[in-house]
Amino acid sequence: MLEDLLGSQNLEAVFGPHAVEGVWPLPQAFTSSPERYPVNSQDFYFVYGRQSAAQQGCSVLDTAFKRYFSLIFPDHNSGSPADRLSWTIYLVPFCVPDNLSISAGKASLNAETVWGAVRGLETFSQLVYQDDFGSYFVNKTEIDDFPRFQFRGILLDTSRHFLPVQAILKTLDAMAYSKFNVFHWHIVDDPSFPYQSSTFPDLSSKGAFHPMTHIYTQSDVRRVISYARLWGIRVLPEFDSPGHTTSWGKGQPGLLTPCYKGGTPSGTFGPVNPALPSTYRFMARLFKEVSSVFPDSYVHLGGDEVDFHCWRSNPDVRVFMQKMGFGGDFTKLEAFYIENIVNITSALNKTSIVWQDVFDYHERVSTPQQIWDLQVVKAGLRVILASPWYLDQPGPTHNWARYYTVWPLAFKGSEEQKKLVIGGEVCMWGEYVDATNLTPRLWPRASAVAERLWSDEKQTSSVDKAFPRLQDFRCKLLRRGIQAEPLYVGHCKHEYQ
Ligand code: CP6
Repeated sequence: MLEDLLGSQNLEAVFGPHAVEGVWPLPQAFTSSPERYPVNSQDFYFVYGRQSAAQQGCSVLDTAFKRYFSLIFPDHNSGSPADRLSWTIYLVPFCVPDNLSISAGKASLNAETVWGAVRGLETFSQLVYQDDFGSYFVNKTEIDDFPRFQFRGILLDTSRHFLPVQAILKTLDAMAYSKFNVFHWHIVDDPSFPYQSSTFPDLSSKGAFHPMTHIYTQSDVRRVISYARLWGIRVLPEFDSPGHTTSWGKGQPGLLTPCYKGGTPSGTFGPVNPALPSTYRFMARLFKEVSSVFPDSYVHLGGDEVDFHCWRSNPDVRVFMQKMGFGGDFTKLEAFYIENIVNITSALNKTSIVWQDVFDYHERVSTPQQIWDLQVVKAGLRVILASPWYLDQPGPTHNWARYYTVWPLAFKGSEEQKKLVIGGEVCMWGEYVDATNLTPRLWPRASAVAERLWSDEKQTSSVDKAFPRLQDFRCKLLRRGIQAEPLYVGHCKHEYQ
């Protein structure tokens, strides 16, 4: 495949210079023309439309204007060429279809919500370009746009390796460039518990890699959440249990199941102990805190990869199983546990999300995946597709095209069932990833997924057509300071280091 692509030309040759095809992810509907207008940072400004429901003082848009001004004119302070046409951006975020229209002297952006306006600003920023002399231009363009799926997420795993807050914020920037809108924060897991809980401070003081330097304080978490919000990104926290909880045991003795060997405790611990009332009291207090710290209406409860060996070895757990009438079926015990945690979180007015059992689907061809989709939607549950988009494995085997050619709705099901697929997410598991390699491993491959989740599938089914566009977008990421890896042989118009 890549050999064929080498023969294809760059974006400019394929689509003409600076065509709207250069916007990534591709808008749903657009027309553009070769007619271009000069844009000048000296007399370019954003204003709220007079009839706009949002006006100055709307923090999301006020700050978005500032960010996008710098993104559009990265060299604003370094002396731009002489005056040209005046420019005004009218932003009318009230009830009209999301639409971006650029004509001489004026560009207008209409959006139903401030979040739609933020996405529109991203699109506009990608349309402005510099000529060989450094002058800025934008072509006459009309765009009508909306996302195909409402949930477009990226999972970061901050337990296998601690990611400094700066690395998370940088990732949020890059997510906005590709129009992702959910940061799934897989914040704790077996190796470490970096979340500093105000209710249970020992969880991080004993369970983090380092009790001071490798933790997320309450103010760190608030900073991530408020930063994400300004980009229109929700923060979905995951506190995975009953498995993947080794690190919890250090600061919360009695929470995990003691494993037995030959009739006596072996000194090792398994999943959370589902047989003790104290477990549920602890979880209720922890999730009460989590629900107030993380404002999103969703919370992820994990529930994946529970190893039954330890539960089976423990005589107290087995007595509990008999008492509950579960016999020898440990899946019933797990379901009992999860039901309890779901009830705890729904009492806190949160909607819970859990993992499907991953053994069904990871690392296999598409068929089991599709069967999995079907089973879940048949049960009437909403689903978020994740398993085809595990990006922690590096290229070239796991290249962008592999992720681009995932068709989320290609299963036999009714329209109603397809509507239950609310989106998908990229998972950057952390075993082999820390702040040194996070960015190039995520970008631009995650952007391939972003287009699958945002754009019309018919217009974006060709890998060959996407290749020069994604190469071009990768150059835009470099220019914005995101160290995105190369897709293949090639060069950027300007080399950014
Ligand atoms: N950690 C947690 C992981 C994985 C899961 N949960 C995982 C499993 C299989 C693969 C990749 C990641 N590392 N907590 C499964 C959802 Cl291939």
